[in-house]
Amino acid sequence: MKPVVEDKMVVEPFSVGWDPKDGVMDNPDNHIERYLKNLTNMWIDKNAVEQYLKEYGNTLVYEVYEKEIPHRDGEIQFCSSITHPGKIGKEYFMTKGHFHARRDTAEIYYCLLGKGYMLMEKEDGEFYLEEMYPGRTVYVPGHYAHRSINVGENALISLAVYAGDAGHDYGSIETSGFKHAVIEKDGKPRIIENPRFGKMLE
Ligand code: PAN
Ligand code: ZN
Repeated sequence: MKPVVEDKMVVEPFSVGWDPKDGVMDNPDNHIERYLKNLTNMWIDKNAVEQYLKEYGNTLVYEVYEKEIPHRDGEIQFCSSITHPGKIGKEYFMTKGHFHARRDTAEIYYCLLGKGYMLMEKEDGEFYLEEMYPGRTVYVPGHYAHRSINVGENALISLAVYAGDAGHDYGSIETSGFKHAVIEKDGKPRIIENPRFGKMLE
């Protein structure tokens, strides 16, 4: 664990190299890697998770590169978000997804490579699915949990930009999940109701 950045930390102007072909950032402060073994509860088909692990081993599902910016109002957080291609059963590789801890903070995702969707869902179940492909920007308003879903053959790579003090709240998504899921049906992505909604940990 990195030490929490002192809130009074002064940020000097800086720039950072970031390869739009693979999303890799030069000298990131954090490189977060999420492997399947730590994401076993977020899929619809639990048997498919076991099956996948047996067949392919512990696989990198997504990763994030970021610079450490103080978590305070007025700053802007940014990162490259890379979701790898793959499927657990019929369900595409995706990020855990979260609400922002400060619920009213928005985010934009500027997609550079790949093909996918941003699933955005409010606590009352109202949801939107926006396409992600190179050159497309998704605006995620406050109060929407959001998750990137890769429906393509290659990595889905975006630059995500959000409020300095947004924070991440993963709790309710980990326990309840999203009400909706994107799965492959007849070779195409299709949205369905999540049959495990409300009981992801059971
Ligand atoms: C993104 C996400 C990133 C990884 O930077 O954090 O895509 O997804 P999870 O955070 O759901 O694991 C973002 O939305 N930040 O707020
Ligand atoms: Zn976010």
